[in-house]
Amino acid sequence: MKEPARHTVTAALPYANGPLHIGHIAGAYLPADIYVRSLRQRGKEVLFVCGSDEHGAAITIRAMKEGTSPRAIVDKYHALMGKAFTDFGIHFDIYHRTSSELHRETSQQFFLKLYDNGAFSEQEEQQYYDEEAKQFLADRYITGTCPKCGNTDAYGDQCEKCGSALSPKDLIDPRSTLSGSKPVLKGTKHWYLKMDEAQQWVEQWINTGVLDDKQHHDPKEWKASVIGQCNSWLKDGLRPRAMTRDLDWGVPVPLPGAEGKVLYVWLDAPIGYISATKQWAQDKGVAWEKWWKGDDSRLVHFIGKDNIVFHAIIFPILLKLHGGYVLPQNVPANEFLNLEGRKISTSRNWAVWLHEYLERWPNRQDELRYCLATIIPEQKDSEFTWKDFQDKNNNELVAIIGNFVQRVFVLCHKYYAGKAPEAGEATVDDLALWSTVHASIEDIARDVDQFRFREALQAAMNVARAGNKYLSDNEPWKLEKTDPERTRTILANSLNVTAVLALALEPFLPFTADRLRKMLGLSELGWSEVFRKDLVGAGQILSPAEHLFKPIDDAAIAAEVDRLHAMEPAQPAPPFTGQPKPENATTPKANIAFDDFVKLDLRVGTITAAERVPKADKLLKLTIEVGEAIPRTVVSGIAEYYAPEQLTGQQVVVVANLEPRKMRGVESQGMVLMAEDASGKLVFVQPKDVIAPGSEVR
Ligand code: B3M
Ligand code: ZN
Repeated sequence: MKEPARHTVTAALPYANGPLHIGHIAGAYLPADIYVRSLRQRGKEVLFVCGSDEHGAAITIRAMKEGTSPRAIVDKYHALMGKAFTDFGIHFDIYHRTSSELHRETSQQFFLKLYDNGAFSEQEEQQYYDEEAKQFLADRYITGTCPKCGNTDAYGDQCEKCGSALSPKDLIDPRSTLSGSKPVLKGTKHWYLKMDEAQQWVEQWINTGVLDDKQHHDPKEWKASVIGQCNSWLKDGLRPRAMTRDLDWGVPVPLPGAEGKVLYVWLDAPIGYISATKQWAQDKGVAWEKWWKGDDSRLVHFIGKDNIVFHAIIFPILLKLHGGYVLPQNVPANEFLNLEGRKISTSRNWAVWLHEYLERWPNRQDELRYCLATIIPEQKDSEFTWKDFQDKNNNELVAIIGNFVQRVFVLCHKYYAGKAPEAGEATVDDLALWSTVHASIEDIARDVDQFRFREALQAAMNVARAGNKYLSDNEPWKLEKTDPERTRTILANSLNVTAVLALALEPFLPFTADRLRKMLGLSELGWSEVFRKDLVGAGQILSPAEHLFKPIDDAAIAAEVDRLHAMEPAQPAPPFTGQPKPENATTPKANIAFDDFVKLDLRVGTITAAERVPKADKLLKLTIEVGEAIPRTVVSGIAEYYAPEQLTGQQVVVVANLEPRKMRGVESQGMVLMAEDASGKLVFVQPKDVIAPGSEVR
């Protein structure tokens, strides 16, 4: 493997069917942006492409719901997302779109080349057809009764009640969502990618990095979660997969006899990276090929974990069968970001929308970039809370960066009329400061190259921490009267650390870095200068001292939390899933009247049976004897803490008069009381001695 001459960096093309939320940003776009900014700082040649994914049923269904056309939907969200990215400081070289003419042409050519290379097999299959709407129905266009749980509104690909993966033919009483009529089965022809034939080389390439007898990448550089997910697919055996669909929105299949068919959205979307590159090159008047075809190009895809197989298996197969393209050198996929203890959900409006944040917190992009960068779900799912946002702003941005810069500027204005002082001879303390700063700088680059952005940010913060400590240890404000010479040196060093800090922070906090650089009167800095101790030369005129960050008060945070809850459509309380909570989650609750307390019907129950709820990792279905003729069924989110076998015979406390509620298709008739610690660990609340089931708890 040689040192790459250039980096082609892609970020997943978001569907143009809704605005961006913080989960998208933390999962793909922010890490990609940090990566690209850091590479560019270090003088590497980088192309950073993204765009809107404008095809597929995700779009047509949204259009149907809003009573408008797919075109209107994609135009609206393409503009909204493009603007939000720019405003947030995520600058792609191009933010393209898959409904463009160039993209149609590019993906059709790509498809035809695959076709000529024998990549497809043609298969005729029976699929549901709506005779009134006169079209074949995509899986999501068919609803019916779930054979597993009886939910009458299950989709053709999945039942949202019980979580079962379905195929349209599994549904009882299928209905077309287009006309409401009963669809009929009808033969239709599709082109299937012969993925089965790629099984062997994909397995080798993923696990050893060897491709065509060359060491393509080092699998140790890939995340274990990515390799793991690929292997679990490979273990099941790759099977041919249809690359065409019967739909009237998308890229038409460029073959005779394929009228009314379009390319599968997951075929055309990744080709969108290529068409974006072509558009960028056309606009610049340069050639595009080397970015995708030069074997000295390093292709890196930033995505969320739900897109792994498409980028690490299917797209590589497509690229290889087409021929001439490089394969991704890494696919650093992230896990998911949760919000205030729950999964982010677009349909339930449980999200922090980026464009709304930008309106409500004007010029506070870096505050959110910072908080999100500290919780990028690199290894496991992570969580955003407004309280954490506040804490990180107040205790880290204000207290560490802001405070350091402020102190240095105030002192330089006080003692030297706003002109940078000159450093005298260095002491042991000064050398120690610089060696800490330089070690942190090296850490940043190394961590970024290994896709460890959270650690890289900590390393950048260590520059500010070292500066703060140096100031506190040396107390120049006490020395000025007695030792002005030493004071000058201390402040000259400190000022120069703020300049290095501007460089160190730039990939993470570009707005702040820019402001700081301007306060110091410096022009653009390159990484080659990062080890200099004299970036701010003696006599340099400094801007007045200003606060880079403002503290955020409790009221502003409470308003955000209230808003989040208020935006949510009315619905039953979320299922009790035993989700880990942020450390300081035990917020005191308002007093209640005794009369309110006695409304609770709390009883001791004995568990008589327990089983897992299919497809729900956290849930157990418990049968609990509570002194009534028929035992209660209670669904409880404890599967991660108790195995069903452990439970029979255990006594627990049940809230017996909780409104019954369906969870995953099972009616839960009460709730089991649990104690939960800060890490989310759950244990039963139990009577100390065995007592008759049904005994009241008061
Ligand atoms: N639009 C899925 C998603 O937004 C899809 C990514 C395409 S990347 C080529 O999660
Ligand atoms: Zn179901």
